[in-house]
Amino acid sequence: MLTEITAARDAALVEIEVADALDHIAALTTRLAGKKGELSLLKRQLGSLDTVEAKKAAGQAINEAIAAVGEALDQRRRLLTMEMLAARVEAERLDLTEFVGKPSRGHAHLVTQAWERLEDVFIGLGFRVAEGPEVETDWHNFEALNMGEGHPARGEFDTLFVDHVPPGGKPGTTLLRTHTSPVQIRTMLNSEPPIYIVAPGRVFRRDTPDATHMPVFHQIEGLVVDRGITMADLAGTIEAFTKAFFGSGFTSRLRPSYFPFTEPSAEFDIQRPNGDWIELGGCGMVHPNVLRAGGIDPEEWSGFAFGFGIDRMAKERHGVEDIREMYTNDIRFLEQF
Ligand code: 2NM
Repeated sequence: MLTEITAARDAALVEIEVADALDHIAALTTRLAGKKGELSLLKRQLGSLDTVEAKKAAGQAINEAIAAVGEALDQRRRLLTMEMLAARVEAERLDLTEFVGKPSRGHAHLVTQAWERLEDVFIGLGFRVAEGPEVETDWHNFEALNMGEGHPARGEFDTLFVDHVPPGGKPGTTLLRTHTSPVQIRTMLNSEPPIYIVAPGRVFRRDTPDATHMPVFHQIEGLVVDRGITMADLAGTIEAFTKAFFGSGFTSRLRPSYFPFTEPSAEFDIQRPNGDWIELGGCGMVHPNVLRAGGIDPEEWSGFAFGFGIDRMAKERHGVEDIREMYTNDIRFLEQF
């Protein structure tokens, strides 16, 4: 019997050794180590042996053989599993060599960068950011800003009109906003003073593109309405903004000007540390007619407003020669900023 046990064990070990697939191992496990396996059958024949010593010796040999076969199955299963995983990793490997080198991650457009920094600085000064529609009514874009029908200043805005006629409205009164001021009007109508907002946004003018003009560009305008607001608050805010945005070496000044929606009105300039003055934007005390259009009593409240171009500022800051370059989407231009 001992010879049969050894032969069965050795035959099993050889079969396990040459098994080359996991389902093959699974089949062998059933056949060799299962209840109908050869070693199990031999175990059941132990009773037919004559002596106690012979039973004991054969029993021990069978148990050792079963253990050896079980161990061989486990080992072979582990090896084949590892080989299968390695083969799968190899088969599913992606060739990433074309991405080796300088990773190009991209970044926000230079106008977006300027827009976001402006928002940050004004939020730091206590303002909130307001937004509004790009397609506007004549009333919000002009009428409420003290530019009634036939006002000569309307012509300066080179307005782009939209074919849409609102229900019950007149043709030719729907337009692409020429400034973000209608956002200020909507804010006054929708909320109660005190108001401290900036409105950054895309604006539109019927202009032929050249080095300093684009028909689509970006503005940021601010509006403050509170009790007892004066021109000194306006000048102080412009100065605080100048230092926060451009640096403590910069300063600002106001020059008298005219806008229909502010009275008095001013242009504001900033001065570089080297002494050069740069024109930045316009500002003024909100005209009483504009406050009234916004549903605010000018006897109780007063306010100031200001506005300037974001694109111009980005152009100035980075020394871009031609504003059109910023909108060609040429990656060689964009990746410089
Ligand atoms: C400017 C210059 C001066 C302005 C006025 C208003 C409003 F709606 F409150 F009346 N918003 N923005 C304003 C005033 C804008 O940009 C050059």
